[in-house]
Amino acid sequence: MPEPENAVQIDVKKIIQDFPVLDQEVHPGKKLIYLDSAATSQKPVQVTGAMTDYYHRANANIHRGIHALAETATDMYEGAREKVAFLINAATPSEIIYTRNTTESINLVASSWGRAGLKPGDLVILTEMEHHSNLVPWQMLAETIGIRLEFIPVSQDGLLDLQAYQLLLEEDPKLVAFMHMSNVLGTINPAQKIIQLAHQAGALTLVDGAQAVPHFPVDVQDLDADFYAFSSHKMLGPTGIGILYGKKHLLEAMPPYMGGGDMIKRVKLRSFAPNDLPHKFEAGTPAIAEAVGLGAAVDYLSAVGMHNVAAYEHHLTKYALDRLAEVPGVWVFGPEANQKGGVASFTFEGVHPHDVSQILDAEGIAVRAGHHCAMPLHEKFKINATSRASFYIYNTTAEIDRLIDGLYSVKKIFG
Ligand code: 7TS
Repeated sequence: MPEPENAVQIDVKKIIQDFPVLDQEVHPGKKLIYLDSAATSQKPVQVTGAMTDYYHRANANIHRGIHALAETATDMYEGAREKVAFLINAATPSEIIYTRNTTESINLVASSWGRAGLKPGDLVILTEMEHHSNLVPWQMLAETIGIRLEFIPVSQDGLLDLQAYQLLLEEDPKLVAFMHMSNVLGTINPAQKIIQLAHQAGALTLVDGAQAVPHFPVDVQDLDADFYAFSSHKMLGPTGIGILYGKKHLLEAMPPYMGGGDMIKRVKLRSFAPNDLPHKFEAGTPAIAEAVGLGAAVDYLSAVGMHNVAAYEHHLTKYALDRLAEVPGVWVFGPEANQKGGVASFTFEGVHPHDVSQILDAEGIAVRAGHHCAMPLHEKFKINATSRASFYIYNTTAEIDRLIDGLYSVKKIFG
């Protein structure tokens, strides 16, 4: 028997009403069931409304004109930064750098900190479960300056091998860069422990929190993370804006990433003086309306409460894993519900994941199929692709039941 939805402290029915996109048929008679929030989340009217309101009431370029509208726009842009800082408990809003997305946040660290601080032969430790966005920037540094990369192995049940990690730490790493939660396995990695061990070995840490900040409470000071990256679009906010958190003394010592307007204090024909944090890393006109939308998304999540978000998603995930286990031929990757967030990636014996997704799509159910930008992880498990259902606060156990019905249709079609 499913646990009643109201056993958890969130009002799902009310939440669903905030997401107009969910109220549609994607095929005749087939209501949308959106199970692809790990790719991007849907946006509530509070977020789209805040962005529209910004354009209707306050649109101006920030930090420039001394006129009323420019000041309103600047206050809204900077106000959102304060909200983000509060959400992840940064010590000061100046530790919050706006980027385009998680990918750009990681590239910023690799390009700025990496190029300035790493020498040929220096070791960066990654993991076998990383998204391409936390692999390729470091591979590019390996190609250009000859850094060395090593990888914490992933076990068959989708967990990091921490004993192998301890051995790697004996090789004097300069950085340990790892994902907080896997977008494929759902594994929630023991970030605090990984960071503590890295620090003991004298290495800095970068956490890819793209799948973490949207789904459970994250406290960067408690974690003691040196850098922490995430995207607005996976946490109910708009596309086009992401965050890099960095400890102030580290960001202050780093050279700028891109040059141009706003990131300078003074410019001469042959030289410039960089601006203070956080503006040093925000060259050019930024995504202002998107920052406002992100601020509204943070307000929305805070009103629900991140502990409630996590508890509700845990309830959905546990239900989904139990029900998926009933379907013959379905194999779910990753650890058990207690060690994972709201992601279920699976294969279906004898059926290609793209066919699974297509049949589910015909039923109105949106799941993703492919390598989910984690090709090395799929290679490790000796598969090309998986189907992935991922959950957020607007999903219900009734929708998971529809997913399971859809999988029985797949079974019928493919015998
Ligand atoms: N890191 C993780 C763990 C991710 O899941 C993603 C996106 C990224 C980084 C990159 O984020 P971006 O905002 O810079 O693109 N993951 C997915 C996914 O699983 N399906 O589509 C995008």
